[in-house]
Amino acid sequence: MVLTSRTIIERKVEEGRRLTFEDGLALFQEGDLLWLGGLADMVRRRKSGDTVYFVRNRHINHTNICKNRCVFCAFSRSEGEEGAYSLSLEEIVEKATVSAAQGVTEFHIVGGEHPGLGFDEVKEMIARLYEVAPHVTLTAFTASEIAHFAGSSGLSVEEVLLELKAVGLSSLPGGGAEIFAQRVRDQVCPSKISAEEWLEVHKKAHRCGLPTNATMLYGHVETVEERVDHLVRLREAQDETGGFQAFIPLSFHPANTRLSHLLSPTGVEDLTMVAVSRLLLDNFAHIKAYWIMLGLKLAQTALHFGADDLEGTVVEEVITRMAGGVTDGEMSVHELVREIKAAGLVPVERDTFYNTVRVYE
Ligand code: V47
Repeated sequence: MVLTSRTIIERKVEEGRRLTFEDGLALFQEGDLLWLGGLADMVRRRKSGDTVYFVRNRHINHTNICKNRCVFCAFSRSEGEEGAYSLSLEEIVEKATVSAAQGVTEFHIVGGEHPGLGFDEVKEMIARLYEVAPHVTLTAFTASEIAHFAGSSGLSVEEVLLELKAVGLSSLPGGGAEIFAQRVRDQVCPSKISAEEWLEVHKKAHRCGLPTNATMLYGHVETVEERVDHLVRLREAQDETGGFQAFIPLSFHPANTRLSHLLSPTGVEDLTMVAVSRLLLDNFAHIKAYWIMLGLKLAQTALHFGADDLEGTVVEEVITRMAGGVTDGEMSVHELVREIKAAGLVPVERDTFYNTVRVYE
């Protein structure tokens, strides 16, 4: 009997065997969303059962001043440009204090690569946040920002990571990965660190005892081959260190960017991306459906296409809003719980490290 690529993939997934690069391409090309979703859902169930996670968190985007000015980004500004901002330490602490009092367990802090922001100021920010809210986990700075701090301070990446860890940093978010293929980076983020550097910062963070996440910004100028290449490279890095906690596919928002002539990914493309991520990233425990970028209804649907995490309450988010994002910045726990239950799954509030805080039976 001659087996079709579909049957071969089904068998591999059922038996828990690793999919190849070519299998990844076939998943994108198959064009049968429910078949794909069914396979990804099988893997999600195997890994997480009925559990869907969320975290009570607050995002803080401390500055939009950035030397990179990536083509896909509506958030960044140059110093002195209209709309440029940099929150003072007092403003950051004020936001954090309010959210800590409301019960958040994680601050997620990312910003632009501000040429005038010294590493001492960055360290002071983390130290002050740790001082005012020691029980709130600090997830901060993309690999790109970490490399920028190393460049501006003259310290090595390891020294930057260890100094930040010493004053309270607990983990790194997954932003700034974009698409690893250099062809795409040359077009959309020519000033940003390379894929190799991004991966190196994450592997170094893992070796310093800092878990991290990983992302992929899809739906602009990349090909399907380049998406699969990105996922396979992440899988290889995870084989080496095991330090990635979650993968978050980020759906491109073109408004107010220099790619505003492009259309954003459709719902089918978004669900396909979630499902293929779940199937290829066999060594990642969690796939997040980031409701800020998918919209809450599609994020809920994605829970049946491989995702097991809705990210969190977020509170305030600027990067997607500037690029035409339509969701409100804040989601209540009540609403997240309702969406997960309505999907027939069990909401579990987690901390940054996926320890259970509360199960909502
Ligand atoms: O680094 C920028 C991307 C990222 C656009 O680690 C855009 O748990 C879409 O990384 N359209 C920030 N995406 C968000 C991020 C993230 C979010 C939630 C959870 C986690 C996590 C990480 O958003 C940026 C960049 O890659 N981005 N501009 C845009 N126009």
